[in-house]
This record gives sequence, C-alpha cells and structure tokens, in this order.
Amino acid sequence: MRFSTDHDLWIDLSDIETESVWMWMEQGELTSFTNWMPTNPDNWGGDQNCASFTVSGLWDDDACMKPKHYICEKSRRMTE
Ligand SMILES: [Ca+2]
Ligand SMILES: [Ca+2]
Repeated sequence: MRFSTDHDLWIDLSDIETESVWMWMEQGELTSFTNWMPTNPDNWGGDQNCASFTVSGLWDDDACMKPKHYICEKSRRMTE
C-alpha cells in the first residue's frame, strides 16, 4: 500500500523515555522495520523525541511539542 500526505504527521513512536530507544506506544520497542530519513533520528537540538511521517514518506524525529496532524490506528470492522 502506498500512502502520501501534504503534511508531516505524528506517528505513535517516540524515544521520550530513554534517548535513542524508540518505542511504539502500543507494540513496544521498535524492531526490524524502520523508515528514517538519512541522518535521522538525529535528536537535533537535543529535544527531538517523537517520530513524524514526513511528506517524503520517510520518518524524522522532531520536537514533540510541535503541532502536527497525526495518524491513529483503528480496528477494522468486519461486516457480514
Ligand atoms: Ca530523541
Ligand atoms: Ca530529526
């Protein structure tokens, strides 16, 4: 599936608990799949602890207080 956006979007991934240990809110520690932009995550300015899905389709760590749209996970409702 291909997804694109004209805004950077927050995803539920952060290293706010322990620097450089990236955790999904629901699933726990980030495992094999990553999609970071080159040179990221870079913790630029010492205050980038939340991951966003950028317009390029790649992830960037950014300051959590920045207002951005976000993506939520929703259960798929089965109909019969
Ligand atoms: Ca960080
Ligand atoms: Ca960054």
